[in-house]
Amino acid sequence: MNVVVATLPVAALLVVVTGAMWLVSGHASDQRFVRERVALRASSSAAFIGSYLQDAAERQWSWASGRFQGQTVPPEDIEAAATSFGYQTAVVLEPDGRVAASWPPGSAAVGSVLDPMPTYLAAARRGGVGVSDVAASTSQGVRVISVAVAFDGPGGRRVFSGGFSTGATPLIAYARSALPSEGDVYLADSKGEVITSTRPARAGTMLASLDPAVARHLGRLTETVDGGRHVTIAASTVPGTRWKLVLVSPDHVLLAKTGVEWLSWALLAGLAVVLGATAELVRRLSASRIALDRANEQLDETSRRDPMTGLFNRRQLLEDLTEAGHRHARDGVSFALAVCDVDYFKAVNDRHGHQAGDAVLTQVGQILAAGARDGDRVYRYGGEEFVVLLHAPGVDGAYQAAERLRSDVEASSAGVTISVGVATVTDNSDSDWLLGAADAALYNAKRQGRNQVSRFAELILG
Ligand code: GH3
Ligand code: MG
Repeated sequence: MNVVVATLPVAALLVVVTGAMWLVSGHASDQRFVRERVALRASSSAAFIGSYLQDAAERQWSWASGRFQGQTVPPEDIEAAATSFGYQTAVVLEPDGRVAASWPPGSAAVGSVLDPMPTYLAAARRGGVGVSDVAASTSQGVRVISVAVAFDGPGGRRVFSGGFSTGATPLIAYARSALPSEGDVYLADSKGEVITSTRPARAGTMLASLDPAVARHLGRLTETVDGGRHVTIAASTVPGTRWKLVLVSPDHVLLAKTGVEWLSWALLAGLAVVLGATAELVRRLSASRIALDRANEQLDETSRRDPMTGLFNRRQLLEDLTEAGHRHARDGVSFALAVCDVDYFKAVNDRHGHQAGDAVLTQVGQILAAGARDGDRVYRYGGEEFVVLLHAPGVDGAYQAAERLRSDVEASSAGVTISVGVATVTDNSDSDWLLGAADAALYNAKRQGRNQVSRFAELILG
């Protein structure tokens, strides 16, 4: 029972610690998972934007391939294209790089060569798709990005480029879909200028000036502290461009989404409470069990004692006699009985009353108990009769002990004397025989005048 009581709280503690470790490691892997998910969202949204630009390039190619096939490109043709695509600016280049047409009128002189040739146009002239960084449109004062494609004209490879306002593109919608809720999304060009953002006011500014932490961590998945909050930053290059899509996501939002961890903690706390309550219940049961055991022991002890004198009683004597008999038979250890009876005790009661008689009996009991050797036991056999069980008394030892006890009583203030009958165990004596023999010796002591010790052995021998 005690083992269970001691083990349960330890088991409860173990469960809590293991559970907490499991949760913490689970929490850590949750965080890893969340970070990787942010990175995945960044790259998939970047791919989405890339394919949007690719679509735009294909639509331009198909328009240009069909409509810009004349020797020259008339101003109304490029205006029609610009209107159809919703461009702020548009330009068609001849195979040798000269401007074939431009929109709005006069934005680039027809027949001139752009110097320097913008990188994205140069890329298109080599046969690919060119996507520009952000630039101010010459006429309308808005920020534009341009997509340029090569197509086959009558005299060779021409280039058609259209520039559209960053504010008028669905790019920000794609970018916003990268994050489920709170957090910031930036689409920045190769120079770090924000093309579009979930914070509209930040479009047109430089990432580095807005958020140095973000700018520093561009290009890799990282975690940092932004304004006192842990954030996960993930950056991904938009395919076919040198643009970057950057997600800045506060960890608390992402982690709170699971919600599972609180449930786990709650379950763990519940389990700990149940285990603790069980431990307490078992402890109480055990405590009451211990109290019961103690009460039983006390009851048992009481049943072996005489309440008036506190000495062992007849029941204990009979048990001890059996035990001593066994030991004698087994190891040859001798023992003897001295039966003591108060002389003329009836007269004490008659003269001083029953209560005074009780006090005398109690005093005689104390004298006998004090005078008995260690290992010897004193019993109240009944009435005014006491028995001393003497262990290994040796030759004449029992008689001498009995005589000493007798003289102790005589010399005391009890005002009474005792007569004692002594009998020592023999090889074929049982406890009944021994009691009978001591009683016979006692009777002899009484008959011979009281206040004396008589031995059963002498009785027989005469
Ligand atoms: P003897 O010397 O022959 O032993 O004479 P006695 O008076 O002691 O013997 P007897 O057997 O005639 O009387 C014993 C008395 O002891 C009778 C009984 O009332 C009294 N007695 C027995 N038990 C108790 C007890 O517990 N308390 C008191 N006060 N008296 C007791
Ligand atoms: Mg008596």
